[in-house]
Amino acid sequence: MSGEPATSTLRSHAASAAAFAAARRVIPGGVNSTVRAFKAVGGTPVFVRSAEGAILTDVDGNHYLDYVLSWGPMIAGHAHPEVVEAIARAARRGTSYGAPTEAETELAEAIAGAMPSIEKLRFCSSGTEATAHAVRLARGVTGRERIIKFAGCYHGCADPFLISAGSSALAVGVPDSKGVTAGTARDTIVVPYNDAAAVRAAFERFPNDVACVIVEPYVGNMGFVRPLPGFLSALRALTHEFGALLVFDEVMTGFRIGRGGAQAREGVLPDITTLGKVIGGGLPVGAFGGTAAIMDRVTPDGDIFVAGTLSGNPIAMAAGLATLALLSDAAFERLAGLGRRLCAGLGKVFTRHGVPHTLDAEGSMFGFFFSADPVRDLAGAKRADAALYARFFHAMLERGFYFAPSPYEAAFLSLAHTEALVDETVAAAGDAVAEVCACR
Ligand code: HOZ
Repeated sequence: MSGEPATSTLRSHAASAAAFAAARRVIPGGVNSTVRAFKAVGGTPVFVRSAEGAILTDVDGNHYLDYVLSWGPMIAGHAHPEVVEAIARAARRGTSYGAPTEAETELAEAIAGAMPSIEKLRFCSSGTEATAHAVRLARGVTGRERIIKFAGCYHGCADPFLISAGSSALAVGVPDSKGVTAGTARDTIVVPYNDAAAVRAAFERFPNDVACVIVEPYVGNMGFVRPLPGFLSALRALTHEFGALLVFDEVMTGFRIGRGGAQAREGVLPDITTLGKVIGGGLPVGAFGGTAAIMDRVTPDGDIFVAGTLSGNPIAMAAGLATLALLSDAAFERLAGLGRRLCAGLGKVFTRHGVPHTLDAEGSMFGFFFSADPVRDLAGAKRADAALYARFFHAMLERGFYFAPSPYEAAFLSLAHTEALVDETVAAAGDAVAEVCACR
């Protein structure tokens, strides 16, 4: 580890501010993915110089204990020696061929061996690509056009997913972004997460039109929200009843909340699973998989076209294989223990300071809301105190702890996190909450 989180509240961010100003001149908003711009919490994004283990170092030389972990992929910690060595070995053999390699088969076998519903899978370069391909596959297999998604679930930035519930939520959605067509919105039905009755109502309204229901089985994109008991099995039953496919977006949860992802944890098997993040060990990767019968519909054997110049890239495959090799049962148990310890500690801190909160973890994925009520859906997440989150975020940042710069994102732990670092986080959170509450 390159350094410990500092407790000084006198950090300089001058170099980050200069880097941000320079970036803004050539990159829209100064960032290459929207959430990085700190719009949800205010202030200047931290520009990273390097990372090792659980610690990020910014261009001003500040160290932060990292709970973002590149939004999930870095489960081994940053620059894990075995992952770096695997990347270096692969790179020395060439960085891309645009032709098949044995490493792709090896990683596909490792994934299919772990995820109960996957017999075959296809690699691509991002989670966004994986979900876009999965929806095309579902449409091609069923010959139907509409999809059902859940408000607050995020499946990357392809057009079909950038849709909010319309005023008549069960009729059609409305584009969340300029550039998404009304036709695309018409085909996406948006219902509340954890609301199986709303899904049934949507199916009853469009009984022969729905190609698939796509869901984050545990949500990481409206903060961390778990499925209510019976919700995922209700989705399985409804999709069977109405002849639609069930797609689990396990880009975040795959090899994160356990080796078999949410489907193994919940015992509910989707028809198609999307993956990314951990399976690429921090390199750009995505994958979608399912039964052989469904996946054999993909070209070249089938009639549903999928392609990509960098799909199955040899360096990404090497990083993914090296990362999965580190994820023993003991590793998952240790990560889950850290998640429980952190949530218990933060819960005590928030309670001690009279801050209404709800927090939860599954394995090494966790989150908290400043809300007195349990959060089960997007409406609940939006009722939480986002302004308080922003103040807490900055108070923690100044103490050397990097949480997501948005209240609507899950947080993550890595194998480089330790009980001592978790305890430091809890102690710092006590100071941060005291500071934030004193200013209220
Ligand atoms: N909610 C995103 C993770 N799936 C955050 C990462 C990003 O958009 O850059």
